[in-house]
Amino acid sequence: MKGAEVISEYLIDSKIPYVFGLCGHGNVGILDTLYQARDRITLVSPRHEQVAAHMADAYFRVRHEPVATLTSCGPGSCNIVMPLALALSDSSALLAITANVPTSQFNRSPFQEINKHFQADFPNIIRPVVKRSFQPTRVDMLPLALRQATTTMLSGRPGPVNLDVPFNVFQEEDDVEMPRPAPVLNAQRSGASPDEIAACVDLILKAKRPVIFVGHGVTLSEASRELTEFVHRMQIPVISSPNGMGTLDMTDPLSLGFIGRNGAYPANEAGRHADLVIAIGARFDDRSASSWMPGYSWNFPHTKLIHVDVDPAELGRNYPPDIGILADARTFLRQLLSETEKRSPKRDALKAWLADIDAWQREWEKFTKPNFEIHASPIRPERVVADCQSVLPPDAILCCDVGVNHNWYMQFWKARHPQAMLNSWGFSGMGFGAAGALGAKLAAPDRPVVSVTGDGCFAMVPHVLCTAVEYNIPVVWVVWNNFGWVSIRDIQLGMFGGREHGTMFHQGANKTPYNPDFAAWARGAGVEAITVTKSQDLKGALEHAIKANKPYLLDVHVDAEVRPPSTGAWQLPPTPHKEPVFGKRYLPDIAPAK
Ligand SMILES: Cc1ncc(C[n+]2csc(CCOP(=O)(O)OP(=O)(O)O)c2C)c(N)n1
Ligand SMILES: [Mg+2]
Repeated sequence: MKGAEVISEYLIDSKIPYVFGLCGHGNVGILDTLYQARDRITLVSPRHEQVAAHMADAYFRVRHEPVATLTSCGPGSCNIVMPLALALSDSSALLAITANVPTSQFNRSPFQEINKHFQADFPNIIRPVVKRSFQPTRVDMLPLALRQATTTMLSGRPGPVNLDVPFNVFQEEDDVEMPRPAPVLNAQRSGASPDEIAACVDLILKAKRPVIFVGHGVTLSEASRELTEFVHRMQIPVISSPNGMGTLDMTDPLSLGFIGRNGAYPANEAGRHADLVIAIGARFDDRSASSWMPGYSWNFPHTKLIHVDVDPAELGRNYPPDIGILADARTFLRQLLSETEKRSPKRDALKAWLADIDAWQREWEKFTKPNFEIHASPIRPERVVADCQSVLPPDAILCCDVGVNHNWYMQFWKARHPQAMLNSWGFSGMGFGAAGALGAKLAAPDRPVVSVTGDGCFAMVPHVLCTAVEYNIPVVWVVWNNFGWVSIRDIQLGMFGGREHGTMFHQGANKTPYNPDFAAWARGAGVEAITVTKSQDLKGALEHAIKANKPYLLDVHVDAEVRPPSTGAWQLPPTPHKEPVFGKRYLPDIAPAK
């Protein structure tokens, strides 16, 4: 077989239905092979490599099955560095196949070789942003590289992996045996020891103010059912990181939402008053920990911590746990379920705690609700979230982008199912929401897919419109148009005496707000579109766009002067942080909780 055939047959054997790829002289060899195999594996070719990788990332998040990207040598592959960093920091698997120069030309500086320090050195560019990079330089190296690459991508904490293939390796032939496909995600699960589980349950039954903090690990291990059962049995409230959202239906009274500066007040109150936190597949990054300043979101070590993760690097990274457990989230929850079943716990001890939680939820509701009912032009942010919530069916997929628009969704969106709210969280790469929606829709063709994307984010990847038309991918883009990079503008205004520089979109000396006419832009690409400036029109426009079942863009003019209310804090040392707008820091006695 030709090397390119070994690769494409392996992808097909691995039930990978798509390659999201962009051409270049380096990869024409495998493009021709994919042509021969086109009834068994589909090539989707977006207009920018960044989009290809965001699409693959979102596809995985929806289905928990990976696809491959294909890029050429040099610049084409350099364009996927950002989306791979994004996928790595959010534990999303994809196989990034990159092409390289022919091995016989290594070190001669052929067209597009990177060789300042080592021959065909693309793996060194990509190394920090993938779990592993493989560079097979002969066809007989492909079987092992393919098997190891796909196994690495899906095992433990999933993530992107690179297969870098010199031009001749696609073309040359050898007599090789096809490798076995890698085990699917979650085929192999780790668990806690019986002693660890007994110790956890001892702590849980002793706790008077316990809270569970769930992250992407719970989503990835598909532990929603077990989480829900455990939470209902034990009556322990749940705080969620963005990528853990929906593992417990967020309309459940025990769901407290997100924590941190842009979190919900009940979550921060519960986090800072808890005597025990059970963190499962969550990693206490700065944004979900109020930059680790005690008293805003958490109070470790005063609060006891059980921390469970499949990645040893996350256990104790920021807060040394009282019990650290290296285990898969679903296995751990099943083990807790069987141990607590044996001990038949009485939950009356939590009555006072649940009453506090209920009071915080009511205070938050009373504070925020009136703003959700205001009609205005430009539209208030709350209205956009509220109308999306009321129009989107529970199984719809929301693909979020980056910026203040996302902050509003983190604070107020109620995800009903896991894998239905996709967030660029760890790396916050702009364009993920607008581009990822295409991959999400290919992963779930029967479900509505809506991307909420900032005007700044969308303008980074506007060619997603072309791809939606070329491949008839009916996604709806809601462009949150506030005429600027407003999340960054707000940081400027807050920290630097109210001065704005380089963060709003202006035209001319008198600084008239400027943006392209996004709806006209979309129409120019063949996508139906409408501009919405009055809140009264938004709901109907969104309903219409979803019903149309074709690519659709709503250019929604949103008020840039209404800010999400902070309920925790965030700090960029050495600049000072701000106190929460709603709620306040709580510092318990220094002594750890008994
Ligand atoms: C690729 C990339 N470039 C820059 C940033 C820094 N950044 C974070 S949010 C943001 C502004 C986003 O603007 P927009 O999409 O309009 O969202 P808004 O905050 O206005 O809602 C920028 C520039 C980033 N996260 N990613
Ligand atoms: Mg904006």
